[in-house]
Amino acid sequence: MASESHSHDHGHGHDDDYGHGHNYSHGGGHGKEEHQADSQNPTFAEHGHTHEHMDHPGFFADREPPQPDRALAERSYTVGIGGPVGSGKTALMLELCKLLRDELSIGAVTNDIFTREDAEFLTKNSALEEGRILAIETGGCPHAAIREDISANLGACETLTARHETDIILVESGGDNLAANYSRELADYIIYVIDVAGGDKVPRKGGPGITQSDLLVINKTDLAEAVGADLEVMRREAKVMRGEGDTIFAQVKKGVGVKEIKALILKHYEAAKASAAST
Ligand SMILES: Nc1nc2c(ncn2[C@@H]2O[C@H](COP(=O)(O)OP(=O)(O)OP(=O)(O)O)[C@@H](O)[C@H]2O)c(=O)[nH]1
Ligand SMILES: [Mg+2]
Repeated sequence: MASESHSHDHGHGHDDDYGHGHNYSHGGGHGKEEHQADSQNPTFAEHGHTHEHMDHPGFFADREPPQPDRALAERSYTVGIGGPVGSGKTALMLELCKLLRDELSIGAVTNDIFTREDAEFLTKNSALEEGRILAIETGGCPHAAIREDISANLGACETLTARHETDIILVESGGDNLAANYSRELADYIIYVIDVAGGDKVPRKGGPGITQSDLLVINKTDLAEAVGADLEVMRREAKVMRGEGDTIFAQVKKGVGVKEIKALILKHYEAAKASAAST
């Protein structure tokens, strides 16, 4: 894929690194600029990062695969939930916590730019016991914290793993644009949530979240009629964009489609656990 990149200095810092220093380098393997960041390195504080220029919306088959045989002892199986502002990411976090918490040890990490609102929402709604929910204030472009400089999120996940012997950690990204997607160094399973209220054009607009997430969730189908979104168009164009990739239509707030999302997470979690155990 031809891609040029330039760097933007977004000058923002992470206050929360949960006491974990990380040496992190993410080349991406797709012709992107290399980054080196650690807590001593100015790039960590300043978050100089690239905005990639892509010449097509991306292909599901070309996505970075999950890290093979990743050891899960230090950091539990990590599910990244991303998508535009307001699409229903926190609502999905809440429903998944409710469905998973009785059978597995679950942790949750939220990323907001300037607040801890999503973590507070999860706590207030008793998604999990309080210590299992950690908030990161990213202070700038949300995608930086899930792709270019993932140190704070890795630290939060390791803290939850150590404190609660978690099996699965759900990480919510701050709401971002269609070009934002998780680094594979952070997310073993990537869910991208869009909603029908943005119009039925959204899947065909593409972008790495839509084409290269492991699961695309098209949420708020209860609003389709009100906004004139044609779900058949969305289904067809999601299929064109994603090929064999999974897509689920949902009404997260009403619990519709969430069991299917849970089943896919567990399927991939079990496979990762089996391959980690066999090494
Ligand atoms: N009608 C409808 N509303 C929903 C559904 N799911 C979530 N919502 C509502 O959509 C709004 C945004 O949901 P959130 O879960 O906060 O969205 P988010 O993606 O976490 O938002 P940010 O973190 O701010 O980017 C809330 O008012 C939810 O109650 C749904 O299936 N149908
Ligand atoms: Mg949210």
